[in-house]
Amino acid sequence: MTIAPLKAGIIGTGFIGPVHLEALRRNGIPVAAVCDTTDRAQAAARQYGIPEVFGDLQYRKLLQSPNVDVVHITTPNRFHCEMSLAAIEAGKHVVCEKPLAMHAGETAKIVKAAKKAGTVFAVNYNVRFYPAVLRLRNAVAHGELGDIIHVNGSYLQDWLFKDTDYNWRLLPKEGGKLRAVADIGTHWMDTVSFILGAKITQVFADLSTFHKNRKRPLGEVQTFSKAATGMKYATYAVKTEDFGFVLLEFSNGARGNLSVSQVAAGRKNCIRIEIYGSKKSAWWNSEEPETLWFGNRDTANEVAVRNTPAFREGATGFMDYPAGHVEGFPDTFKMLFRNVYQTIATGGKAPRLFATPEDGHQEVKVCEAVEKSHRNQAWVKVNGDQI
Ligand code: SOE
Repeated sequence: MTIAPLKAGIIGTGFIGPVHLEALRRNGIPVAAVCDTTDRAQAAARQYGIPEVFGDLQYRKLLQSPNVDVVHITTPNRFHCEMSLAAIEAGKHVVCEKPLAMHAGETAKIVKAAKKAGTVFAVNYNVRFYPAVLRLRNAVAHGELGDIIHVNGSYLQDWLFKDTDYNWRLLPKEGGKLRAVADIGTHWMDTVSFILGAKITQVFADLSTFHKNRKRPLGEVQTFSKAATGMKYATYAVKTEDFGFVLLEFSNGARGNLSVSQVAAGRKNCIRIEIYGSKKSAWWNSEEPETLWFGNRDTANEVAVRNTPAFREGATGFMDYPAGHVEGFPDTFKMLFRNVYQTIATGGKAPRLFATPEDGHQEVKVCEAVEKSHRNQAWVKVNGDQI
């Protein structure tokens, strides 16, 4: 199936914009335009050979370009809503980074506008596209694990471990009220909901800020980058959580517990999912993406290796390299975009596995329930009711 006539435009050239660009090109999708502040947009255009450049964050001009069919929004969270609505209005298809927007009021507007427009809108929950996750989803759907009893897991990183580590995500006005839960916790929650085919219905959360005060470099620092040596710092009070724990209940009756942390030394980017069923268990983590474990009570545990017969169902069509040739983080973007662009190219006939605006809205509602639960130290239903 050819998706090549479709062209992309990218708004935002920080850590994740170039990840989008590379994944698009690996699918044979040209990147026709880029937008950011003038210096950054020009630098990206030079580095990656992008023909159309829009500086001064003039993204509305990019939206008018006849050369752009699909707009990728890879900016800080505070821009997601206004840019998504404008892109929908301009008739473009959209891939927006997660979390979908700053609060549920904004995400509800995006859901409504996307529905009305009828164009394709994807939220970039890329973890869904690890072959192990797709295989796991298939195992659950076909009852291989039996009834799901409980789910356990974590998403741990260390790039904000030191009080001098800095990024826009630390500021509520740029990233939203929650940080670790919104940035990485929602990846875990979206992925587990996707695997189970069940929504999170209520939560009990405990959040903590280890660095009550941090030092902000007097200059911008990109995600996963360090401030330059000799840089001067200003101290500021931190209003978002460094780590947290969430108890969960799912719509299928399963219970879960999730730990998130951005101050876990040595854990670079580790998402771990363990699913315990009435027949068998399964567990996987992104630091060893090629293997999925199945656990049995009375017989030997099994190790399933990517792109062998053990991965046959669910992941077929989402693996390009043979077994032993590791596919990881960048490949999940490649597969997600392939799914989005095939959906556009076929007028919706391709199986739609990417997160929709409704899924993005759900994750933001879960974040709001988490924040309220932490504040009140009580179970909170995802629709907002305290229990
Ligand atoms: C930073 O925490 C970050 O880049 C997230 O924003 C991504 O979603 C995650 O995949 C890796 O870490």
